[in-house]
Amino acid sequence: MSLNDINEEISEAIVNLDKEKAIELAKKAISENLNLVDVIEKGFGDGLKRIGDLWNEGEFFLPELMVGGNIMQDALNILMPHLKQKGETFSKGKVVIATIEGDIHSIGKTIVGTMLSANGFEVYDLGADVPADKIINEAIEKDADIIGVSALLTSTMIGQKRVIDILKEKNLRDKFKVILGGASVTQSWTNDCGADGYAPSAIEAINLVKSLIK
Ligand code: B12
Repeated sequence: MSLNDINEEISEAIVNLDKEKAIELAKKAISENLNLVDVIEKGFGDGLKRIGDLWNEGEFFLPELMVGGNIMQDALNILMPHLKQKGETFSKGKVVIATIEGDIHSIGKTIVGTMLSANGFEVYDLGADVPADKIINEAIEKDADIIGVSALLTSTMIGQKRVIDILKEKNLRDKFKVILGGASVTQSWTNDCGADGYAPSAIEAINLVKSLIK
């Protein structure tokens, strides 16, 4: 089965909230040695975006959003270990990543963290709904190079700016590179915050981190 075909089928299974089919396709992608990053982003990611659109249009409600998110998470649990196996053993740099306070969307942040770790970075994933202070304290404690902050709600994006503001207050702004992400985040918001970069996908997040760390 080609990558495009499987991605289309996965996206369709997600929109149909067909967990069995989605899991079956995830396993198939592994056994056929397909590009799993592509499968995660263009198959599962696309399906979730479509669920979000249907929710916007009033076709789907919160339970559907939740089921879609859960299917994605179950599929990731199967796919992620196979990504990690390809990882390198030395650390290219330390990254502390979290979803900001008030926001429980964790899927995209987890993908970015796992992909970075599969690419040789030492990643500390603090989870979701994490206060700005806590993110900074962890970054100090772990002596991180990069702080990654995810936000999916327009109402929580302000927390991303707060991370930068606190760093400035503490005279620590130069110590860390701060990168932002999440469905609602744009380059222009990143500039407004004074962050060091933004990436709309996990692949681009890896390139961004590589370019900031070298
Ligand atoms: C699944 C989902 C949920 C699940 C989350 C499950 C979980 N554990 O994460 C549940 C059901 C819990 C949920 C709840 C809610 N949700 Co919701 N949810 C979604 C949905 C459908 C998909 C999100 C997702 O996982 N996408 C797949 C991942 C792979 O994509 P991603 O997160 O964008 O991440 C990629 C990039 O952005 C980037 N990236 C992400 N993070 C980072 C970080 C860094 C540092 C970098 C560099 C890159 C990066 O790389 C990732 C990989 O490619 C979106 C729709 C959408 N279009 O996004 C709505 C959406 C985000 N939700 C929305 C809303 C409104 C809510 C609720 C408020 C609903 C409610 N009334 O209760 C609650 C929020 C509760 C809270 N306090 O947080 C809205 C937000 C609108 C807005 N602009 O504010 C959206 C956009 C739906 C819509 N179209 O309206 N949701």
